[in-house]
This record gives sequence, C-alpha cells and structure tokens, in this order.
Amino acid sequence: MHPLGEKYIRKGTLPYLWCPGCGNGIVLHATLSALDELNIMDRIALVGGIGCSGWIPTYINADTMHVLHGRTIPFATGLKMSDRDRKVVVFSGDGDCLGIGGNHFIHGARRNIDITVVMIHNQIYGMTGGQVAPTTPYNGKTKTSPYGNNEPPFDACELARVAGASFVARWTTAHPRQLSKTIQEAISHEGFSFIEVLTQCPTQAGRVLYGTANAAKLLDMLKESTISITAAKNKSAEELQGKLLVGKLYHDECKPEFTSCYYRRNNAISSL
Ligand SMILES: Cc1ncc(C[n+]2csc(CCOP(=O)(O)OP(=O)(O)O)c2C)c(N)n1
Ligand code: SF4
Ligand SMILES: [Mg+2]
Repeated sequence: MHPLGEKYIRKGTLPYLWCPGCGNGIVLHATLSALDELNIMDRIALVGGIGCSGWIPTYINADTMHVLHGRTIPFATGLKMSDRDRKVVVFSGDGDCLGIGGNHFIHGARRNIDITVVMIHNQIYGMTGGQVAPTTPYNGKTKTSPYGNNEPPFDACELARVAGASFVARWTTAHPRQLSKTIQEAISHEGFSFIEVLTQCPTQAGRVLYGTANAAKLLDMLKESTISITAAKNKSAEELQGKLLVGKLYHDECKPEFTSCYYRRNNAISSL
C-alpha cells in the first residue's frame, strides 16, 4: 500500500467499492496528500453525500459523516456552527451537489460559511446506474436521455461565484498535483471554498457518453478538453474554442465569513 494509505486509510473499510479506473481514487489520493501537508488530521471533519463519490471520506481515518443524499452542506453547516475550530470538507457528487442539493449549495455559498466543498463532476448519476445529471452535456445520451439530453448543463463554478463563494477552482483527475495543492489552499482559506473536479467514470459516463470504458482514454480526454487559466492568457479566442478553464478561478480573501460574524453578533447582543 502507498505510504499515505498506510498512514491514513481506515483498513477495515477496504476493499474500495469503486470500479477499476474510477477517478474517485485519484481524488482520495489528492485529499490525503493535502491533509498530510497541512498536518490537520486532528481538527478536520469530512462529510460525504450519497453516491460513489460520497464514499471518499469513509475510507479516511478521521472524523467523518456519511449523510443523506443532497444534504452534505446542511450537515457541514451544523458541524461548523457547533465546532468553529474544525475545518470541514464536503465531498459531493454532481447530482448530490447540484441536483437534489442545489438549493443548499447556493445558500452555503451565499453565506460564505467556512467549509470546503469538493464536487466530483463525472457528468452522470454514477451509483444509481447512469441517469442524466445537471452536468450531463447537452445532447448527451444516458440511460434516462436515450435520445439526447434536452437540458444544458450548469457551470458549477460560475454558479458558486455568483452565489457568493469566496474561493472557486476547477481541476480534473488528470491534474492530481494541482488538485492536491488547491485542496490545501481551499482548506486554508476562511470562507466558502468550492472545487469542481472533472473526473472519469468509466462504467457509466465513459460507456454511455463517450463509448469507452478505458480510463486512460477518458483521462486523456479530460486533459485535452481543458486549459489552465495561466496558459489561456496567451491564447486567442480560436485557440480557446471548446476548452474549459482549470485553475484557481476566483479568490476573495476579504469577504466576511458567516460563522465568525454570527458569533461576533451574538456576543454583542448578549453583552447588551
Ligand atoms: C433522497 C434520495 N433520493 C435519491 C436517492 C438515490 N440516489 C442515490 S445516489 C444518487 C445519485 C448519485 O449521483 P451523484 O451525486 O452524481 O454521485 P456519483 O455516484 O455520480 O458519484 C441517487 C439519485 C437517495 N439515495 N436518496
Ligand atoms: S459507477 Fe462510475 S463513479 Fe461509480 S464507482 Fe464506477 S466508475 Fe466510479
Ligand atoms: Mg455524478
């Protein structure tokens, strides 16, 4: 086992439930290396939703919660409000975060509460068998959109930013080192931090949307379809056609954080 696994994986939970080649393992590894660098295992709490990606915290030997589908942000909010010294990190599928949990996502960002949300974007409902998600591409064929998806997908990063998140980033599982560094930065940031991770799901999205269950091919596609925000600066509009920006997209270090403001206001009221 990898040394990070030896150190932090809860051995009794193995084997992983994920399919071979699934991107969730890469997100897990990037998270372990971020937590190891930050050395904050004793004051971290990890919250996972329902879905394949919601299992990421389950494998980590830390304080974790595996909660109702779509309700990661309310649980994380309660946790943060009752234990302010905790750094709370949520792992939520694109269906979990933007479908059933979409309203909680918007309000968490609006409040700028100090939690980090890592949204695993595999373009589909993986665990339940490949249904259309709010991130499925327009025209994409899934089990529940066999003639093509008639709905355009959300841009989750734009949504987070306009709703009020103070840290917004996007990476893919083809950028594991950058992802790990960004997880570190997001956890260190005080406020609502959102990281969208585009990831390969060979079993569902791979087969039905792209006609391949080959994880290496899907990783290549993720790499080819994205460009870093720094590299994009020197490119023309034509060169950027069809490319999705990855990197740190937005960072406001001055925006007031919800929990601190709440306690400050309450203390002021109780001293009246
Ligand atoms: C309240 C509720 N509604 C529906 C479900 C069924 N369900 C379980 S996981 C899931 C979707 C998972 O998709 P996503 O959140 O994208 O995670 P992934 O499996 O793709 O990582 C659904 C609809 C449920 N468990 N609870
Ligand atoms: S269905 Fe997709 S997301 Fe779920 S474990 Fe398999 S490859 Fe991963
Ligand atoms: Mg999904």
